Amino acid sequence: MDRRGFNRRVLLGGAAVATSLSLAPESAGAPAPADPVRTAPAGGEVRHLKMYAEKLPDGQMGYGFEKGKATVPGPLIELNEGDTAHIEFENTMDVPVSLHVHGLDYEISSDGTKLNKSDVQPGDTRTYTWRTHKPGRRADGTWRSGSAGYWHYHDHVVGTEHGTGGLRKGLFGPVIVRRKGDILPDATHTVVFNDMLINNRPAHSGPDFEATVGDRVEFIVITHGEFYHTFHLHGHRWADNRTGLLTGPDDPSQVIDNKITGPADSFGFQVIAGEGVGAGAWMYHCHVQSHSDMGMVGLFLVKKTDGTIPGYDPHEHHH
Ligand SMILES: [Cu+2]
Repeated sequence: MDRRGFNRRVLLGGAAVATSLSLAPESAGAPAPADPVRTAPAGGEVRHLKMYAEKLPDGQMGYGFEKGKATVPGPLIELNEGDTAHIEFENTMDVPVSLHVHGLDYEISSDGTKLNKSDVQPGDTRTYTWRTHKPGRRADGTWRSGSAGYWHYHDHVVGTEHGTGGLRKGLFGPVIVRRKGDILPDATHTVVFNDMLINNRPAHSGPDFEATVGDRVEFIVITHGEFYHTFHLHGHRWADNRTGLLTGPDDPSQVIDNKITGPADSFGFQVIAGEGVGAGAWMYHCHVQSHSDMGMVGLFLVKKTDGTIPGYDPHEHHH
């Protein structure tokens, strides 16, 4: 597990983290199938998070867990089904802003819209409460889905009452809700197709993500803005279902390496870096041809255990 993943899980995972870490000592890049997988614990914890909305020096806007450290996209919020998150949200900007989440359970007071006065004025703080639940049978016998999934949060206020200006400037981020027993990755990377940019970076400049052959790498892909895109990853495939993983030989989920995605869609999956194909600078990109030509491209840099990447010279690339 990389350092960043470790810190993030300590921050959000509480005591359950120590347990799962002790089951999975650092594997030094050994092939993943030989490693014991770590799995998500049962939920039911109450988490208290602090979040800030900030203006960034380059004119963008971001969410962050610490003052002065906002990022685009915002930080990953990771929960387990049954968890509740109380998010103390502070607006350090000079315009009203909000925090609106997809997929989770929230009362109207945590909707994050102007319509019901759940936005936050400049300098003010508001606590948003998100709840999650396990799947189960309703009293009428029908099945109710659980909250587990690859979701996201965003502003719903800046610019227009739909948050169009805030979304454009970077006020969005990933949420992952896991079910007990879900396989945990070594690292998670967020890709946001926002209009014609990826993670609001300049065209043709990534982001690039690094891994070592055998790492279990998770991607969460979110789309915002005006366009439909197709997310394609070279050399790797995933299952088109909740986890992106097959549960066994009879799982009917389609295995894909390309997925159409439109505004406010989100999905995620895990791959074993370089599985069956080895190290390399594997491209990921929008497969709408004009979009890739305009720079919606990044690299999944899968290193050999000695740190090298065959055929790849970082200085030859504009990113
Ligand atoms: Cu596209």
